[in-house]
Amino acid sequence: MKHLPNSHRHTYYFAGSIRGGREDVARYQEIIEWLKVSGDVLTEHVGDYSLSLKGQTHFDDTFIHDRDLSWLRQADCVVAETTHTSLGVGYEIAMAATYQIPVFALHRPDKSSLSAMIGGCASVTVLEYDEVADGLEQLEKVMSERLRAA
Ligand code: 6IA
Repeated sequence: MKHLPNSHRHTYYFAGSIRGGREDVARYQEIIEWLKVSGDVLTEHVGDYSLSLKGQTHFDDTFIHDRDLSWLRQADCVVAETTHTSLGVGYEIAMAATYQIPVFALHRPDKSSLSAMIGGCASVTVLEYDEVADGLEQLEKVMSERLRAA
C-alpha cells in the first residue's frame, strides 16, 4: 500500500460511528493507522477499541461537541467511514461542508445505502469500497489530487 508523500504532513479529522454503534471499529483503526503515516489524526480515539459506548464518561457532551468542532476547523480534510450510520458523523460532515473542508467518505454500498444528503453534498467525495486496502488506494489517489502540499 502506497502512502502520501511525507514532505508535507497533513492534519486529518477522522469520523466514524461511536454511539451509532461500534461494529466497524477495527476498520476505523486500520484507516487511522494509514492516515497517521502522512499526517496527524486529530480524532484517533474514534478507532480506539477501549472507547466503548460507556467510555469517556468523564467528558460531558458539550465538552466533546465543542472540542471536536474546534479540531474539525483545523483539519485539511475529513475522512469519514459512513457505512455504519451515525448522527454524529452526519453532523460532522455537514459542519465540514459549512467550513468548506473537503470530505472523503469511505462507504461499503453492499452493507448500507448512503444518505442522499451525504452522497449529494458537493463537499463530499464518496469512495465506494469493500476491502480496506482498496478503499485506501482510492483515498490515496483522491487525496493526492485534492490536497495541495503547503
Ligand atoms: O453519534 P456518534 O456518537 O456515532 O458520533 C460519532 C462522531 O462524533 C465521531 O466521528 C466523533 O468524532 C464524534 N464523537 C461522538 N462522541 C464522541 C466522544 N465521546 N468522544 C469524541 N468524539 C466523539 C463519546 C463518549 C460516549 C461513548 C460516552
